[in-house]
Amino acid sequence: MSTLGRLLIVSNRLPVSALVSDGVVRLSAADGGLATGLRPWHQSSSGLWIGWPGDVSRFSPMQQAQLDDQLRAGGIAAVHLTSDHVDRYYHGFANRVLWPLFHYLIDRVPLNAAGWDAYRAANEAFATVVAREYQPGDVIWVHDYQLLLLPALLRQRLPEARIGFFLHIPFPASEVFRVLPWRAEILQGLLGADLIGFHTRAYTRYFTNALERILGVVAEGEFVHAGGRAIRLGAYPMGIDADRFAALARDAEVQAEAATIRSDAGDRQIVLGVDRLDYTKGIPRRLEAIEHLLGEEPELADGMRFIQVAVPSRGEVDSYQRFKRLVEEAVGRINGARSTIRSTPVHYVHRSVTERQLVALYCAADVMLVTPLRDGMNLVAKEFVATRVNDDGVLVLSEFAGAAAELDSALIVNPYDVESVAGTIKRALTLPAAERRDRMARLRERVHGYDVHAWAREFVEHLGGAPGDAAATRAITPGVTTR
Ligand code: ADQ
Repeated sequence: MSTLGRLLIVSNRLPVSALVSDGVVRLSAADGGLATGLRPWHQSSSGLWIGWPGDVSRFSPMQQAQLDDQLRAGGIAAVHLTSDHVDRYYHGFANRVLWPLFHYLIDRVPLNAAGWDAYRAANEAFATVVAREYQPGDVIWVHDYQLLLLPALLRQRLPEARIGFFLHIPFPASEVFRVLPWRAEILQGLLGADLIGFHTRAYTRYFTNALERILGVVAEGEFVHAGGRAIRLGAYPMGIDADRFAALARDAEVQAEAATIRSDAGDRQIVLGVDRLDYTKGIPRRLEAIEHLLGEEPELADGMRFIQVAVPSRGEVDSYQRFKRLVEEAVGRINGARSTIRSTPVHYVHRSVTERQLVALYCAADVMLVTPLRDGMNLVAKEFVATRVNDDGVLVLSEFAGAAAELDSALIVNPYDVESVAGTIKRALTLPAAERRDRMARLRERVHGYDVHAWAREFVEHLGGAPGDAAATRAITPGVTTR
């Protein structure tokens, strides 16, 4: 896999969560896309995963020591943060300020954007643990918007280290980014890395624009020079474990569950939405589009079932609580106005579902709606595609999801144009079979061709070669295209 040294992966949350049952500390694997993609690297390099294990303030000192031992045995080093700290750094600055701003929703940034000091202190706490664990030759890979200052903090402590950074959310256009009072500090923080990765070329370009405007640092090709070092920038569109999703779709139990979902829908076509309940995902406008469509084509109330699964998310943040009520009201309003004696058009499920249930839903759907207002990538779109092993089904995809740069055979929509989304849903429901198959085959080729393993491999290999000559590192991964 790699001739590099150990890989130290640094992310806010760990790929495991801890709980105490019968007085004993137990760890359970949290199988996010990132954990799937990086686990082989973590294991094969005997590396470490460094992150926050969640709120363990209720654990006794003995349980905390047990937890640290168990984590250590699994190649994990914990960064312990107090709950007050997490409140101000994570729920506060990261999720209340950076998240909406980076998704272009400036109005959602609180008037008094607080938490910068806590954010910096949390990044310092991560730097202390990483520096303590670091051994010469290790390669460090830092993840996401909670840790934007970490690369420079590490560079101060470990001038020789190889440090990579990957941003999982969009990097906004510089006109939006420069609204942030701490814009220069954040850019300086990132420039501590040797390699900075984004999902798309557009985000990379916005980042170089911001560097030029705010710091006066001009990129040359895929490199910028700062602090006497060459820093490489690139687009690495994150994929999924496509083979695993395809295998799940072929599983007999999953197929049986999909068949039940279909028979429950009777002769109606199934339109599906699956999202974290987050205001960036475009759920209210998607519901508006469904309502508009039902207004134009009332007979569809008996011909279509829209299933929206929304995973509870960030309930600690007040704007998310208000948002939850807004979505529930919209569902109630549409069902009140558009239900018939036979059916209720919107089937709203506000809870997490298991991965198998999720795949069964993907398999049962005729049309998948992925219409975020902004999304760094959006893995749901790729998961849907990977499960369509019969090459059928239609993906309707927002042009503002990073995934749209790769999945251009989807029906691409502007999620703000509600009427046009409604028209596209209608088109999706009536698309001829040959066109559905042709589009889906092309989508599947892309999703399988550049999966999460290829993504991780390309980034780590470029990091191994950074700062260095691009030709040498490109030669390691022939045929891989980055957008
Ligand atoms: P998220 O905003 O969380 O990720 P996304 O990429 O869609 O968005 O990933 C969500 C994950 O949660 C998917 O793997 C999906 O299977 C799972 N999930 C969604 N709904 C679920 C449900 N109801 N029950 C169970 N599981 C569910 C951030 C960025 C994205 C970027 C990723 C990865 O916001 O833009 O694609 O990181 O970089």
